Amino acid sequence: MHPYPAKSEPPELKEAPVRDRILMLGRRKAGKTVFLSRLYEQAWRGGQGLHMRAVDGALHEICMDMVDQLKEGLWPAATAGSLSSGVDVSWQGQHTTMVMLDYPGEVFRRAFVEGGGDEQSDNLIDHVDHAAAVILLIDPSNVHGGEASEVVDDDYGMVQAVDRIRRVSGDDKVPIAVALTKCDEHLGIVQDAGGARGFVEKYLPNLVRYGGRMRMFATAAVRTRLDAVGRPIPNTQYEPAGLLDAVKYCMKHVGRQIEAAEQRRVETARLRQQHEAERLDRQVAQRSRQRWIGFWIGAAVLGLILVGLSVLVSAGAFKGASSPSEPPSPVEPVIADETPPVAEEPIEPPVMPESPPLHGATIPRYPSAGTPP
Ligand SMILES: Nc1nc2c(ncn2[C@@H]2O[C@H](COP(=O)(O)OP(=O)(O)OP(=O)(O)O)[C@@H](O)[C@H]2O)c(=O)[nH]1
Ligand SMILES: [Mg+2]
Repeated sequence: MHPYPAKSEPPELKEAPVRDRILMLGRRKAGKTVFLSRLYEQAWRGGQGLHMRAVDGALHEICMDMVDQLKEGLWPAATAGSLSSGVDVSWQGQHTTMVMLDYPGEVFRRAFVEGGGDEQSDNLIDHVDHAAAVILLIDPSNVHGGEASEVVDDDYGMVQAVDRIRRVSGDDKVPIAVALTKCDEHLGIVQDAGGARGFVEKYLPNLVRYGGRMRMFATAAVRTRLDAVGRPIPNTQYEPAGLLDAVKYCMKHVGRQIEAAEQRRVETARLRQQHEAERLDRQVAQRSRQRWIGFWIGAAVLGLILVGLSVLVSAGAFKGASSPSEPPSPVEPVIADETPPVAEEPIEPPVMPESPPLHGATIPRYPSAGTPP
């Protein structure tokens, strides 16, 4: 048996929980630890065809040690911490694993009377929300003659618990067995009320109102004998009474639920695997996309570099053409025209001043056109 790992789930549930455990609920000193260890020991021996085997060896050891202690006439100390373990249960060919839980009675009070809010009581509420069946352990002497502050756990606390079970499960499918404990000692008050059902109806009417379909059992995990100073101590000479009956009642109704829970678990695991595969696919696709993007960016950069280089090379070639090291290219001979440019002016005959011919000068006569020489 190991301390149940702390859970961070809040007590309010958002979706239907997987119900896979048979849970015992009970207040302080209701008889949970004695009931659980005697039940386990009896079922380990395969009592009445019902067999239990703890998945965790530690639970087996703790239960057996507890039974030894009872055999020696010692009652267990108040449970200090919450303990839980898986237990394989087989009955009438039906085979299932359930969670067995023991915890201090104060946790029950904090969870269902004070409204939870601390880690242990929220954890217990979480167990209730995952219960495929519930056994309510009620000490009839507390309900019958206990102080009001003690009775409130069984009266109000149990009603809160069953109300939650019914509200969360939404129907009567979660079987609830009410086990009146210590009936070796208190059988009288139970019988006076007309038996186990009559007792619950009489003293805990709200439990019946809110719990709906329930089955009541009068149980005794041990009997007692008086020690040297007259105190009752456990006597384990007799087989426990009614413990296996309560579990069998639960098993009868729980089979289908646990099967359905198992199917849901398998389906959830399949979906989780599928999601994981899809996630990996997406990762691979993204990586290859990134690789391609990297490749194309690289290619583009390389292309740009090549273009740049070719531009540089051609520019270098152009410059190199005028450099002395380059072989001179054939140059067309240039003939400089030394003639100054002539301004284009209209050429008109110079106007001669009209002067009278000189006396005595002979002016050569030139034949004019058409004039015979
Ligand atoms: N006569 C009789 N007394 C019992 C029986 N079972 C338990 N008791 C008495 O009830 C006391 C409490 O029993 P536990 O099993 O320790 O109760 P619990 O619910 O585990 O208590 P917490 O751990 O404090 O929550 C024991 O010390 C016994 O005095 C029973 O079958 N018969
Ligand atoms: Mg205990």
